[in-house]
Amino acid sequence: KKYMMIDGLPVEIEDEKNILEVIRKAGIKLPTFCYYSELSIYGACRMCMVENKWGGLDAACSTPPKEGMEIWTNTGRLRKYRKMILELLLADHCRDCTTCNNNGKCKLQDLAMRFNIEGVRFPNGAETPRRDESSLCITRDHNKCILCGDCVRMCNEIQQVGAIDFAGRGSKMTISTVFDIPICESVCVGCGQCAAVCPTGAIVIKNDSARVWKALDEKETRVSVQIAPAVRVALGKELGIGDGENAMGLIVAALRRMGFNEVFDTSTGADLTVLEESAEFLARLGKGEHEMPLFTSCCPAWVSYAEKNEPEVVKNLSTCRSPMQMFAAVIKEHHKHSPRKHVHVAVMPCTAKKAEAAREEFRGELGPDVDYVITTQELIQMIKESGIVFSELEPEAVDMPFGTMSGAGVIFGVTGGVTEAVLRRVISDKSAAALRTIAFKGVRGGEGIKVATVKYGDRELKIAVVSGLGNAHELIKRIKEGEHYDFVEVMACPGGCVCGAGQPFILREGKVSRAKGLYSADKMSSIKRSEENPLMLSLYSGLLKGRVHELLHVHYHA
Ligand code: HC1
Ligand code: SF4
Repeated sequence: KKYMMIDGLPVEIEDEKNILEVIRKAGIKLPTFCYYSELSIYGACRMCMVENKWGGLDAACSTPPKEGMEIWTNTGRLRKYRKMILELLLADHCRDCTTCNNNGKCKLQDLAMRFNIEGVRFPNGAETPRRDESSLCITRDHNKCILCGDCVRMCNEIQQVGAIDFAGRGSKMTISTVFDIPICESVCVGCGQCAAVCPTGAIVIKNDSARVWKALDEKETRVSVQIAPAVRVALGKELGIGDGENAMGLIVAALRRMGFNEVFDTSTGADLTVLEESAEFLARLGKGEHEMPLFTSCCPAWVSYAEKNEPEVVKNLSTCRSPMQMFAAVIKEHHKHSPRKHVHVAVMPCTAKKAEAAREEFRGELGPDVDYVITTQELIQMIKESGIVFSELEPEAVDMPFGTMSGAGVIFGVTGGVTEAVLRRVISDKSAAALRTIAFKGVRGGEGIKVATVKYGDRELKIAVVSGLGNAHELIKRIKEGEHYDFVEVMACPGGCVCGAGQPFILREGKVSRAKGLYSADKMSSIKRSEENPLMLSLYSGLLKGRVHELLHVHYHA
């Protein structure tokens, strides 16, 4: 065993890559702006400096631990140093904290409180606001940027989109798109992962809650809402329940109290997607190998990525609309002849869903099928604004006539879930043992690229499940080099929708508990397969008769 000394106490070194991780393991919350274990080490913020036994200062994030090392994390010199960094950052920062979209979630605000910053000795150099509001998903505000580079590394290393980068030098340095064009004109796909890691309000998710409140205030308007699978397991500690705990019944109750007239579960829409996507998959398979793979298309950031960066795969994208869009088309159609104005809202874990809802393809005669998308974080804020004590609500069920869904629809929210749901449909063995076999075929788990082989009749289906756009890029490269796949599921956010940028931000352990929450919701569901959902039969023989293509499909073009 190896040990190092931290603040005079021995701490074992295991497989930590840097002393920051050893220090945090020892229970010391060393401050950082630019450290995420998933991203490369940048070492720019200098907040994690520690003092060594010779009086020198080392950045803990970029110093590997060594046997016998002695460091101090909280000396007078370090406190002074950290305060100075914070004051310098605040000097250049627009300080409209109380009205900032990131108020209460900002690391700079948090550390200014923690280090008792009572004033800033330097003049405020923040220029007049320089905001880019062009995206439907995120807003960028240069005056709140502390140049930690977290967004750049997320966009370039994990997502490999490359929409933003450092530009300029010295005091003129900023984070910019290429030629500083508005972000909506760049290759940005709206995944929001940059906002998820931004420690301040420099990149925030667009907030549409005011529009939803307005619709709720119009008493004559019918306001319906659908809740995405991943939302139910992410309300967590912000609302007084455990992260990963399935809060669907409480969300339904809260939405009713807020004034929504009809509350539905996007998992019902996911059942429609499973039926349509399975049929499309089998039809393509029948046409021969050159038609494969079929790429899923329910993740809008992935669709946008394919359109912008991988145009040759667009013809392989499923023509199925996402569950959100399928379900919205059905709900809008159901009320079409009612004289009452109808607004449909979707609560999603995702920022890109805001842009998906606004796509021309998803506008009916009466406007967009989904009028507004709010993220889980916006929902949390609206619940808090309403004064509802969430944890004290009595759980309620969703509304009829669209109130049934299968477990297959619920697991859509975790990477591998779409694939598992489609396999449950296409595999002819409908026994409980077959369900378990599918689950253990390698489609579950948090790895970025999972490959599985499944027997189908006398042939083997080769399947890939990908999450994180960088991994999608990698898999497409492998396909171009000759690897064959029949079915490829892609979700833009690492881990799938449970880790969407619209969810409260969590680190690795939290992701596992959210995935577990959805798998246990599936276990508790008495309907396991989409085709067993009784609503499907009545929809296909009723509202959808002769209109499946019009209401449930779309053709994406590169
Ligand atoms: Fe998702 Fe989907 S699973 S895309 O991750 O196919 O956002 O949760 O709603 O539409 O069902 C997101 C989640 C969501 C769709 C479904
Ligand atoms: Fe990059 Fe996604 Fe942020 Fe766009 S939203 S800049 S693609 S990380």
